[in-house]
Amino acid sequence: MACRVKAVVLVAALLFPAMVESMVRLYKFSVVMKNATRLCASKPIVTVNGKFPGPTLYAREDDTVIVRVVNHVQHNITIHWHGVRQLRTGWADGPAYITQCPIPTGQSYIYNFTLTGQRGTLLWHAHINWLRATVYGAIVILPKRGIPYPFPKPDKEEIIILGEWWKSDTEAVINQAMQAGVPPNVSDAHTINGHPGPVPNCSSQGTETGLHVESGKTYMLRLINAALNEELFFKIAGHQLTVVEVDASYTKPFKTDTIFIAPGQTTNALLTADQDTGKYLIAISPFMDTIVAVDNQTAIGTLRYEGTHPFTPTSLTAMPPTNATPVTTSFVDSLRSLNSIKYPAKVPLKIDHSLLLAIGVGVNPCATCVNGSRVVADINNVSFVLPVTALLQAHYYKISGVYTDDFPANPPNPYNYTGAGPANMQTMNGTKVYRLGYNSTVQVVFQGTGIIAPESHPTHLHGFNFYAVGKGLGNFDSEKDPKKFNLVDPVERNTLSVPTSGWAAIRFRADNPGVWFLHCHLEVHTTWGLKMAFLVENGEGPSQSLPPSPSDLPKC
Ligand SMILES: *[C@@H]1O[C@H](CO)[C@@H](O)[C@H](O)[C@H]1NC(C)=O
Ligand SMILES: *[C@@H]1O[C@H](CO)[C@@H](O)[C@H](O)[C@H]1NC(C)=O
Ligand SMILES: *[C@@H]1O[C@H](CO)[C@@H](O)[C@H](O)[C@H]1NC(C)=O
Ligand SMILES: *[C@@H]1O[C@H](CO)[C@@H](O)[C@H](O)[C@H]1NC(C)=O
Ligand SMILES: *[C@@H]1O[C@H](CO)[C@@H](O)[C@H](O)[C@H]1NC(C)=O
Ligand SMILES: *[C@@H]1O[C@H](CO)[C@@H](O)[C@H](O)[C@H]1NC(C)=O
Ligand SMILES: *[C@@H]1O[C@H](CO)[C@@H](O)[C@H](O)[C@H]1NC(C)=O
Ligand SMILES: *[C@@H]1O[C@H](CO)[C@@H](O)[C@H](O)[C@H]1NC(C)=O
Ligand SMILES: *[C@@H]1O[C@H](CO)[C@@H](O)[C@H](O)[C@H]1NC(C)=O
Ligand SMILES: *[C@@H]1O[C@H](CO)[C@@H](O)[C@H](O)[C@H]1NC(C)=O
Ligand SMILES: *[C@@H]1O[C@H](CO)[C@@H](O)[C@H](O)[C@H]1NC(C)=O
Ligand SMILES: [Cu+2]
Repeated sequence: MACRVKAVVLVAALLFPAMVESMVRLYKFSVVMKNATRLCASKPIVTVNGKFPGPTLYAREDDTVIVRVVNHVQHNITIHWHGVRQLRTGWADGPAYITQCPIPTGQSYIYNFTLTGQRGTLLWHAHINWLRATVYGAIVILPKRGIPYPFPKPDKEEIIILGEWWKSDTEAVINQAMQAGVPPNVSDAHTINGHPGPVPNCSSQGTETGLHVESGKTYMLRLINAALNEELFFKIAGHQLTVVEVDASYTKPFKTDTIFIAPGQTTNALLTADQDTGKYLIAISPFMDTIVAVDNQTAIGTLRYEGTHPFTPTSLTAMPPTNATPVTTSFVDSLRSLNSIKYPAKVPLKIDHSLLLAIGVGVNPCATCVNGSRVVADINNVSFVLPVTALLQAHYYKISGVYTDDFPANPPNPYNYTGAGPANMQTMNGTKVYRLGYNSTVQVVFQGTGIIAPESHPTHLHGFNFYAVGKGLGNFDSEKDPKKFNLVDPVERNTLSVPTSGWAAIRFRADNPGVWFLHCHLEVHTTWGLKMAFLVENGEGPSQSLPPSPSDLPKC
């Protein structure tokens, strides 16, 4: 009998290949203003389709996604599909002035890309100025039809997207800070699925995120950190979570009561409703283990079991202290790629390009600023200045004078990075890229610096997943530290936190031609210049080369 069923399925697959083939998913994103009330006050925000958080993009691995983005607001806009590899579709990646000019008011652009070799949760967000504060949403990539998860199938899936909320207009917040040369105001609240949770004496009180569960069932939480500037802790009172995937790559499952998640990162975790019927607090709070100002508000929601009496008090949970470095270390050290036969870790063992990138802040003179100086940020002493023509366009169409390809592979003047730092904290301006041959292998060691204050930098690479092969405190030791690298089952991801006063090493294969942004995913640091780009040359023939730009690519 079992044999016959198998045969029938096989025949069906042969007769109807469409059943197993990929699909084209069409979406329309209208960028529109919308009034939103949070923290007892209303303000107009930029949204996609009037939704906050924006619509979820659902697809399966191998599907082609076509999103027509129409700009109806007074701001220029671009959308980035964060973590999507964009194999030979760099024109659809989205960072403004890196891969495209922005979509002006009244115009549209079609993002057209295929989801190859990835499954799990990612996010999309605006990638110009600070508009991603309200312009973000989830990307759910299901496995190919008929391919199971490498863990027990959950009964239900829930998207939990974390963010930050300012009472003021976020463009005004960053513009004011840039004019004065000082750090921008921190947010006024964190949000879970767009809501901070109940606010005392507020007419909109009670709006909060609720998860409704049935005893005994298992739920997969698709957790996304879409906050601008804050790494976060996530907890659910009384429950353990089993992490199974990060950044759309499967991991070896491990249990934890706290998830540490940086802006731009995603985490899929299984939750089994195995506690007494009742209500349990869901909470997020910030992580900051240095003197930098932070929004210390906790956002809350509720996990409610089916059959709970309405007046049941909610079980609470203590959040880790803001500076709980050991909690972050323990979480990050537990992450391992699944590295199974089906999902192997293909860590490059022979390295063609080895880079040491010192990342941190600096101080430049500024006559019109508050203290006659402005805080900036840099990689290897270069504060990256966005060009007025997109880098990818300049590269592909050989437009000269837009960038130079002399980005330094090492700090130009080595110093004790995690020590007192140089007396001269100035940086230089530059629009520099680092050139990589097609299919070359790259190791990057990110070295955090202590200038003004050491800080954790969640660093994001476009166009690739990388393997996080090592990390440590203090200065990277090129003799001793590589001996301790994990080249067997390191976690594969697109965004990693370089620890405060420490370093982190990644490896990847440059098998995707184009221009790929690398930047801190704390938006404040990106704005200040903590960014650069890799230029990956074409290989041989069309299958290793970037095609020409779509005809509707916006012009600068
Ligand atoms: C938002 O509210 C303001 C003031 O109430 C109103 O003038 C404006 O038309 C509203 N905008 C939208 C997009 O609804
Ligand atoms: C999307 O890209 C594919 C492959 O280049 C192309 O065949 C298709 O016409 C494009 N679709 C749209 C709507 O641009
Ligand atoms: C930033 O905070 C300062 C101090 O609280 C306040 O005066 C200023 O108006 C804020 N800026 C914006 C854009 O909200
Ligand atoms: C400006 O200078 C004052 C006085 O030295 C100092 O307290 C303050 O932190 C400085 N602000 C910035 C942004 O550097
Ligand atoms: C809420 O309102 C009550 C009564 O109007 C007042 O006594 C209380 O102080 C208010 N609480 C807050 C946090 O504003
Ligand atoms: C949050 O930060 C503010 C200002 O920095 C401080 O006054 C307050 O005590 C902090 N609250 C908590 C709960 O840490
Ligand atoms: C670098 O600075 C740190 C912190 O001040 C210090 O402990 C360390 O000894 C310094 N390293 C060197 C090589 O000077
Ligand atoms: C960075 O560049 C500036 C400007 O050229 C220079 O003054 C400074 O010494 C450099 N610092 C380091 C650490 O390379
Ligand atoms: C560096 O670039 C910024 C703009 O990003 C500009 O304001 C500043 O004047 C430039 N500094 C120098 C020394 O060119
Ligand atoms: C890239 O290099 C690896 C290792 O040399 C090789 O196995 C692979 O086939 C190459 N890929 C392409 C597309 O050339
Ligand atoms: C929008 O982008 C264009 C092209 O880069 C630029 O010229 C224009 O100043 C931008 N407009 C706004 C409002 O930023
Ligand atoms: Cu940073």
